[in-house]
Amino acid sequence: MQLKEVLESESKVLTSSQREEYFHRGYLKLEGFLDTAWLTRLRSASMRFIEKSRPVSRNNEMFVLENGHCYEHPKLRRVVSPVSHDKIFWEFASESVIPDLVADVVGPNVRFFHSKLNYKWANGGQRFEWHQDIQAWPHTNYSPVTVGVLLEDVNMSQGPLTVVKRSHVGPLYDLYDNRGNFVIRIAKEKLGWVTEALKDYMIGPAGTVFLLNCRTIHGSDVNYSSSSRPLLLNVYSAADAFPYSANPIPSIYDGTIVRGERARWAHHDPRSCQVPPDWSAGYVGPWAHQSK
Ligand SMILES: O=C(O)CCC(=O)C(=O)O
Repeated sequence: MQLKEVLESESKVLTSSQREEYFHRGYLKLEGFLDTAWLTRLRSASMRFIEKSRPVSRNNEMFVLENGHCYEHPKLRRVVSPVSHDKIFWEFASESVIPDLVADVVGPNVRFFHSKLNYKWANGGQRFEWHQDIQAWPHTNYSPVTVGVLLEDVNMSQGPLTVVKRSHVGPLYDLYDNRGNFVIRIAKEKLGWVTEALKDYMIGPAGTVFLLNCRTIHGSDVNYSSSSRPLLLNVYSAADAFPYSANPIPSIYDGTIVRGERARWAHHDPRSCQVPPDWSAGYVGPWAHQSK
């Protein structure tokens, strides 16, 4: 769908100025958006994941472990595809107000892609270098949007996800390093233009929700605080956007139409996109390369 058609479709959740802000800035933050009932259910499910991770000693299809993880002191980087491991996460991704929110920025027909739950554990949870998402999962157009949900209060000391305003209208950067590794990191020397005034921080009370366009540059610092920063990230697109590389976080829900109808035509954006390595045999996230 063209932007004009998206803006002409009836809004379900956002005001017209909030919709315009998303398209202008490349993200939108909605402080305290989520109701307490959903927040409580998601947090309890997250606690169950942490309990389940105790006996796990190496990364598997469900958990990416933080350094120092052990039975007594579980520490997680990520639950991979929470929608695959607890039905509450799929209910949230498909039946809550979230797909309506997405429809306001991609049009009435919404396709689910994948989900992840990043913990950024207390006292050292690792940094994410500046990157854009779409090179890791290219689609035929740039409608893909990540919905972030803060499961706990987040302040500046917890390594909040940080975005670069209006970077979605700029170029897509090379996410390979000089040796040809796909490091999901934009080289520092390319980002000298990013001033403090261009950054915005996804801090706020638990239940704060943000929408992040797939071209927007973002990253996050180390969590130096004594509180973890669980952040649920669900990715969707317009139904007429089709991925053309393997989904790095596949699930049985990949491609499910969560609002509206299947597309009969693909919409192709003429701007080209870098492609990732072949992940059809598996993917463990960016940390392996970024921590080198
Ligand atoms: O959890 C974070 O702070 C950043 C996550 C992120 O950028 C990603 O998963 O692509």
